Amino acid sequence: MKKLLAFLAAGLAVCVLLLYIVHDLNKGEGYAGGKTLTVYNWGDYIDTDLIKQFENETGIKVIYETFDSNEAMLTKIQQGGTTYDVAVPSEYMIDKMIKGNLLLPLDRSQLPNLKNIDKRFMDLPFDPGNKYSVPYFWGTVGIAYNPKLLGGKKLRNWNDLWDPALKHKILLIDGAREVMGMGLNSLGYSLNDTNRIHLQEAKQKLSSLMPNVKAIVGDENKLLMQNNEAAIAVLWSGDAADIMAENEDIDYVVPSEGSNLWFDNMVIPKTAKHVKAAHQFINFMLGAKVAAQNTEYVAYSTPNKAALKYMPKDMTEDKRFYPPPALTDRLEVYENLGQKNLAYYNDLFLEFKMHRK
Ligand code: SPD
Repeated sequence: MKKLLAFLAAGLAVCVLLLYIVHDLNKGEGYAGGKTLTVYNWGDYIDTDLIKQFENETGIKVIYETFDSNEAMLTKIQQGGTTYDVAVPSEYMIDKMIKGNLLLPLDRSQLPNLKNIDKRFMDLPFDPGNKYSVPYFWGTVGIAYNPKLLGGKKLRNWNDLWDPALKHKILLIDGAREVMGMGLNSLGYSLNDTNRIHLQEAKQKLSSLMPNVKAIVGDENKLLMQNNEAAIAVLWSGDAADIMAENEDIDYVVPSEGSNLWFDNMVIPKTAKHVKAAHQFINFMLGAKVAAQNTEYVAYSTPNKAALKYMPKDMTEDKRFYPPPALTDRLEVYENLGQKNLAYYNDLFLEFKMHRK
């Protein structure tokens, strides 16, 4: 009987041990073979070789998913089906996520490479003291255009886009804030305006641009412009830089009426399961050489000052993509306008898109 009891106790101990190991592996913080990290980023926004490098260096398997708007990212994080360990929202969304208690404070002691970031991109109003977020890429919204396809015409202002000679020539970014912002700026209003009359005016003005709009697209804008299938695109600066690296006829301008200055930062959602690995990944991406390689690949503007010396001068000295503070100071950063106003922007943008013939 004693032998049977000892046998049962030993069996129970083995089961408990196995359960513990399985639980630890599921947590992702067990031995190297079982660690995972789920990263949620914009499409076309990382050099995937760097993901492999991170996996090789740390033994952590990265599950990588992409989104195409801040709003889509937020919905997915709130739904909670997949738990993300690192995400890359833009500034107004970070403000919203902090206020919604959706982010985890970062542990600076695990982010020594944060010293590489230019002070100009730290401590910004959407996250004072960078308690929850660290800079990834930044840029502007503007117009990429190919003068050769426009009979030599130069574009300088938002209002130039309403020229009837540009029928069916323009690609628009598929983003409510960007398109509504363009309408507002073209009328002399702020792109953070919440006055309903001004917003309706902006939508009316945008509707009158429709004959000139060829398509409202996401990352496809790059191929269409590179291959001369479209002459003009309203887009994020980094996409313009990428297009221009492939097609040297194209130029990029930040319109004179004003435009958007934006910042995409890395954050750890509160629901993250692999917090230590998330810090490891963020710190890896902040490394000077890693950031330089990532920037050369993605073509957006890096806030990583230490990375600049590893990058070609024709990239870092191009004022269109590394504009000095004198230019960026006259641009506006999107503010978190609150749920009701953001929903109103989205509704107007949807109405605008629906009336597309
Ligand atoms: N293809 C990568 C796109 C990333 C753009 N982020 C810009 C957000 C501006 N609010």
